[in-house]
Amino acid sequence: MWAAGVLIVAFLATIAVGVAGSALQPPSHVETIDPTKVWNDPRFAHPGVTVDERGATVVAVGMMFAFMPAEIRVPAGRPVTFRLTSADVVHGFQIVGTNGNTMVVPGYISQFTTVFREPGEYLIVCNEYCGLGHHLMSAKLIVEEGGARP
Ligand SMILES: [Cu+2]
Repeated sequence: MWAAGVLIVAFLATIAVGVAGSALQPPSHVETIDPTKVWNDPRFAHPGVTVDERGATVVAVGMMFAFMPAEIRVPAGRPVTFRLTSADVVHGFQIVGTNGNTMVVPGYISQFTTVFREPGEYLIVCNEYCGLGHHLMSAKLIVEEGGARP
């Protein structure tokens, strides 16, 4: 029984380390959208990046088999909020080499905020199998040093 107790504590510790050490958090945001009207919805009619004094907001749409926009420029060292939805099936949105990673589910708006400390080019991939062209589904994130200020 002591061994089982130790295992439970160890498993809970891995969750705590993930939350505190790697800034991994479960989604805390529920916002819905009609997936058949994504392009007419004012929240997603103009995908792209807006920058203000607080940081940047990225509005992007996943669809078979691309992200819109395909190239995203954000400033380094400032909070970047991603707002994503899907126009068709479930996709993934993983910014390789960072903690930016979420599912993109039709009918819902996925949102997360992160800070990119290292300027450079990052690959964004779809990590949920979404069809025959899944392996082609990618985009580019460019993190600019002090760039894209308002
Ligand atoms: Cu996909």
